[in-house]
Amino acid sequence: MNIRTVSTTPYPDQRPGTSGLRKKVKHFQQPHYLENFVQSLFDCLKDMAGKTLVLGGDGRYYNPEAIQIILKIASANKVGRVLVGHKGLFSTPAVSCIIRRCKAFGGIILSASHNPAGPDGDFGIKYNISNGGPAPESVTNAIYTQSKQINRYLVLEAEDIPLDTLGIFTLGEMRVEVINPITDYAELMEELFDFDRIATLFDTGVFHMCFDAMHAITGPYAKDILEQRLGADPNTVLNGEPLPDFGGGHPDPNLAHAKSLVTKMYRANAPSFGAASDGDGDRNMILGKRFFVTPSDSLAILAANAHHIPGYRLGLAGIARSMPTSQAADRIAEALGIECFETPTGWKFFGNLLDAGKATLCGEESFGTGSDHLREKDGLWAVLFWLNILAVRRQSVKTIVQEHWSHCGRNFYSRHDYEDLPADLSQQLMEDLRKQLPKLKGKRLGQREVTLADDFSYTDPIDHSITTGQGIRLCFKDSARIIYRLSGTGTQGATLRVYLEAFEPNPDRHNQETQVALADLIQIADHLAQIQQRTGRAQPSVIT
Ligand code: G16
Repeated sequence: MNIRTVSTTPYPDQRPGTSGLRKKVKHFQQPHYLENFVQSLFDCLKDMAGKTLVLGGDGRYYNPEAIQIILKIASANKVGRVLVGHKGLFSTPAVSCIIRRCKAFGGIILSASHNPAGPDGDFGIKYNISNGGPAPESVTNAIYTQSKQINRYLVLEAEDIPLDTLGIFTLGEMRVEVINPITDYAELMEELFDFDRIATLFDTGVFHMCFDAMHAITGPYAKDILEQRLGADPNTVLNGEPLPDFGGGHPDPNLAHAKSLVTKMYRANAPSFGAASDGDGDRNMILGKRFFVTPSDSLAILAANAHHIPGYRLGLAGIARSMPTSQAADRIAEALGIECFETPTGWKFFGNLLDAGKATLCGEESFGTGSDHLREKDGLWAVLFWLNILAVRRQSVKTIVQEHWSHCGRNFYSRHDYEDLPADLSQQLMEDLRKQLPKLKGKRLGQREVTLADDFSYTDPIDHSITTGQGIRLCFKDSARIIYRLSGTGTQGATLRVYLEAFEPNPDRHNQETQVALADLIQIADHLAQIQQRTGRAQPSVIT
């Protein structure tokens, strides 16, 4: 078979964001666009000859075509073996799992996570390294640099691989194994959690759950694990069939986008437990009967209850959270006598802490939770963790959360997103905030005194790399915080995120409505950044 060298010219916009390169599908379909990025990746990985790669995606539109292109470029670049998910499907956590189990060199994941899909939707590609985690900035920066000077790519001229057939194929010198994407992941879950005990909970007949797969990747995983292995009702998984356009939905598991699940969970006869996952299966949302658990609280509660779970019974080395995630995790870490690390937004920043054995659990406000079992956040893992806790404690989700607050206090928390803003307007807003920082320390804003005002920068405790400009934060004497950040995952305009947090130690005040408890901070945040005035928006686009 013939290896062709194709001349190309660089695209200037292939800098990976918070989690890989994400663009509109049509952008990816431009001549040589995907090819340039993939060849730039292989150029940076230099020593790929004979090595194993894992490849798959969340099933979104353009997934099958992209896989065939990548396989042919991989073969031309002398990759030894590629493990591809059946039908090209793989959840993000399952890729991380397979990379680690098969000691692969790395993996390529095709996903734009929770962003909508379809011909007019989004597509994305990211590279994971041999620890199973997202490539660190040193690697993504190198790919970007290479993409700006690329002048050719290599591709094998060959027939497509039949991705809907399990088995072993060859593509030039390269071996392609089309494998079941669920088996290894499900086995890992069985090692971590007490499946017998969870099955007993379902056997009681009084415990019911529903899981919304949002027509994205977790449907087949959830059916296999929840319905087949654990014996949950056959109709537990909603929207379980992955569709190229995710059924026209926005597979972001939050109160705004997982509407049908939320409606179900707030009915009078709601199930005991509800959960959802996103496009590529790494995010999770946890609900009890008429009760929402914030991702920040969920992280803290998993940590507080980890001793109930077989895989974590020996204790936690530490907890890590992204900077905008609430400080509920810090409080439980203190109570447990373990360290809590604060990293920039992006799962890649947890990798070194996990590899060094400094952190066991990690979490982010953006509906991501995970542990050292993988190097990605893991939606179904979080659901199983909660199920295992419920199976042991036999209390409702609400009771477990409220008891946690009564011991540790409650960190009221909300994120306000202003989507699709003009890029220059949002940059200017951030720049003007930055200019105010030196004057803010010690100042009273409303009833609260500012003790820290900075633009967050992070020195990795393991490799000492420094990452700057990670969000403007105002910390108040009473532990409240306001954080402003621009999203690194959008594909249209800019998204301003405002994160609001207030600590309430008094249990009598724990049942306030979140937006009411945060009302003064919301006002301060708007006043300081002049959000309404500058953007002309009376309300955020999404409140989570
Ligand atoms: C990605 C990252 C997360 C991050 C989230 C939001 O998640 O992996 O670490 O918290 O984006 O990032 P931003 O605020 O920059 O939009 P996912 O699930 O989209 O891959």
